[in-house]
Amino acid sequence: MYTRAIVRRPGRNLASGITTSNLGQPDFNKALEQHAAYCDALKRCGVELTVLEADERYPDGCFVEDTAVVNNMVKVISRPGAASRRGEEEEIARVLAGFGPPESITPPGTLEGGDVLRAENHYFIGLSARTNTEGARQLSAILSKHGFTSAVIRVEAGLHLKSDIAYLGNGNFISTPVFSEIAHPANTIIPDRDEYYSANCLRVNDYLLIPIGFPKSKMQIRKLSYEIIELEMSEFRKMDGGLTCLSLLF
Ligand code: CIR
Repeated sequence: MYTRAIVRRPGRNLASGITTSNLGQPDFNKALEQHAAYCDALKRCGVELTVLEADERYPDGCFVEDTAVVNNMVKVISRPGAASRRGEEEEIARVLAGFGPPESITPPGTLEGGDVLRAENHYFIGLSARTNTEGARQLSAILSKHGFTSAVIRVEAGLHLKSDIAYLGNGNFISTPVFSEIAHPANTIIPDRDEYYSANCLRVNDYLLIPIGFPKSKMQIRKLSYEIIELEMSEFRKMDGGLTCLSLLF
């Protein structure tokens, strides 16, 4: 059960962040609205929010998921692989220090939280352009001290591991074909090619947050009887971001 979340509002320079999407420039006011709706949804899920103001030094700063790996037992400050994002983790470290001394990924390790997928007490750690073998090794060692198992897998396509796969709870995953082997196929929803973006969903307590605009995936998810909250993510999608990227939940 999650009781807390940390989020950071998008900055006016959101459009200067890193992106490969070719979907055009995000509209700042729309991004703010979508972010506010996201925060409301988290509150509806029963989570107490820490809302950080935008920090204009970091146009990708609203994607706080990448700056740490957190659960109710352990907080690990990450070391972003993207040079322009290094430093975002400092304020997050200060906030997390209020919940006990955090651990850290140290050089030469790099790791971004978007590459780390939790399924019950097991973690999948993706090796990507942002997360290297040393970062994955350090995280795995820290997690194992706290009783969590982990496995490392290669992210050959997409930005982060979780750009392509989410754990929905109750043994169910949603995944693009690249990672569909992770779980038993019978328990994995595979979105149609034109709905791959919907593989980034976010389970928060009794609710499942899904992006608006992916009706085929929604129909499949519905069959699993989750309580769904749909959110418009268009402006964050333009910057390669999704539902999981916008919060740190613990
Ligand atoms: C980046 O490229 O780092 C940002 N524009 C998007 C980060 C998305 N984060 C995530 O998937 N966890």
